Amino acid sequence: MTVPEPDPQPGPAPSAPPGTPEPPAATRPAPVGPVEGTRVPRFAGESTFARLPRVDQVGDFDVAVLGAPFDAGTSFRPGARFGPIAVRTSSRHLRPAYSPELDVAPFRTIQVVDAGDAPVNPFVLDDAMRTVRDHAAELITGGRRLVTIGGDHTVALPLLRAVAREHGPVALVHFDAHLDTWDTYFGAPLTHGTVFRRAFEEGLLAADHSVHVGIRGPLYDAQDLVDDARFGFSIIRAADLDRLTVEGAIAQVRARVADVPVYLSIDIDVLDPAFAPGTGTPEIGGFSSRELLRLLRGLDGLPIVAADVVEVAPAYDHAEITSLAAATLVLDILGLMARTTASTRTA
Ligand SMILES: [Mn+2]
Repeated sequence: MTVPEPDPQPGPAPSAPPGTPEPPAATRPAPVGPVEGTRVPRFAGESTFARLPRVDQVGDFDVAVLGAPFDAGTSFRPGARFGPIAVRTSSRHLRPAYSPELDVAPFRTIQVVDAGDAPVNPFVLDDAMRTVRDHAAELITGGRRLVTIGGDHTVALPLLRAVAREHGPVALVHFDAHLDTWDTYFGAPLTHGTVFRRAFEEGLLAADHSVHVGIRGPLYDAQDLVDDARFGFSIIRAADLDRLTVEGAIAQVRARVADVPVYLSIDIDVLDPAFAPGTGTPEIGGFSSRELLRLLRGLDGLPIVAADVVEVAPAYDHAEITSLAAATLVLDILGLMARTTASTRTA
């Protein structure tokens, strides 16, 4: 196979690399892609994710990227409200034209837009949750898909509310150091550590199709694991990867999900702090970024209807290690969506 140029030359779009799926519909215009890195240097130009067009600059879209700059649900280090800005900044570095690993040119295959940030109330949690849910609900109508950049993990609950209303209960594929299925913390039912118990209680998750991947670290109580199993989760602990191998873990996740619509939630603290220091509740013994990318790419073909990458807290980051990891994960999620979008758009 010929190796494509990292950045395409300006002018008419070159023919798609081998293996690129057909565009979603012959009648739809060619996607408006990112600013060309060969024409405008990557450190200049638009401040959108991967320098993609804004949602108001195109007629229609397949996938939207949304920022959810909220961190009032954080239990330890605050600061994830600055995650969307940092991840967008680091996304400038990515060459978005073609992914050899996924054999896809996402932004020539589907129309991806940056929908900006949901203007969340930083003081009133219920109001912030409504804002995130309503923004997500509007963006995902008609089978359109959504990738949200957090924000702390609390934002996953309103996102799941919007997604379940559109698709019914979903299979949650949850990469995280922590279960996030506590009941309450200091009496508060809605925090970044309790969201998936609330999601279970609200019937947003398909029974026995959800899985946590990357769990590790000590707990307040062994009962946490008993409760979690009752909510229908299975667990692949971080240390299990040594025994299972990445391929074995992928096979378990795929078997767990079956053919149920997937909500993919990636807490950046699933990575070892060596690979993601800029986060609110770091735990040692996590995945390397190479392992996480392989695990993520192993989800190819699954019906991922929406995703989030959360808990990037730039104040604790160094040299954009964490935000570059998050930006790369978002780009790969968009690549996965590009490979399956043609079969799922309904309008
Ligand atoms: Mn989390």
